[in-house]
Amino acid sequence: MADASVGTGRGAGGGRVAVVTGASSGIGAATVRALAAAGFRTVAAARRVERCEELAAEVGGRAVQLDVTDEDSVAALAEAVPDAAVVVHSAGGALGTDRVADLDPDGWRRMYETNVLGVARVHRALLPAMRRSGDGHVVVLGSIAGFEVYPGGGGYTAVKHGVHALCRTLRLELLGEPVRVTEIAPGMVETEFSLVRLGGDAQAAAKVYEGLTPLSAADVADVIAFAVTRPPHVDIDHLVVRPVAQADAAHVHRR
Ligand code: 8X3
Repeated sequence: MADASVGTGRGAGGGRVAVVTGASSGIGAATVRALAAAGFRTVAAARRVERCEELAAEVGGRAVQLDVTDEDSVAALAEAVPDAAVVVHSAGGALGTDRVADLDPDGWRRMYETNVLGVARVHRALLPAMRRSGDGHVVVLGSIAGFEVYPGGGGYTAVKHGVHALCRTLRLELLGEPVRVTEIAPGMVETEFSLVRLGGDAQAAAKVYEGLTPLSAADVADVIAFAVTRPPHVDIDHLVVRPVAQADAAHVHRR
């Protein structure tokens, strides 16, 4: 579990309300734990609400069912959390490793729906609450795929480039308002990410991380906790974090 008190001072969250999407597993779940440890009141949101409920019981926060591709579900989240100050957009992920010539439009469309439109929809719904808080903070889980490309990554990198563009746009559109925008761009993180991307093939997913030490979800959550516990005038704008063994998306060192 991430110890978000390191370098931030326990209680740095000051009881502000932090909503985390995609909180049922991986980076989202680790972020809920890290932010709770840092003194935020957390709201764990995801489709698999039972997992969020378990997590909420563990950290003393709340759970809300959320499908970021569904307008009604997002509207219900906004109604349930009128005091959201921090919103961490962790829902997303990759589907497939098709080359462009083998395009599966359905998978690409689903990635765009979740990663890009999902962030935009949740942002639109929760922005009034963040404004009201007087110190709002949007944190988006991007990826190194938001500025790098590799063969077989076309669908995912196009979508994460879209997420990067969305974050830059928000930075401009919110200029002059008390709402920070932080894009966290991790490299290899061992979560359900590769299992989902590779259609549930556990052996292939394990191979992705073979011979190197990837980041853990807690490593990324630590960085998020750092970003949201800076003083209100400090915006950690775009933060890239990778394992030491990964120089870029296509260059990794395996033992
Ligand atoms: C995923 C980054 O390095 O696993 O967002 O392709 S990487």
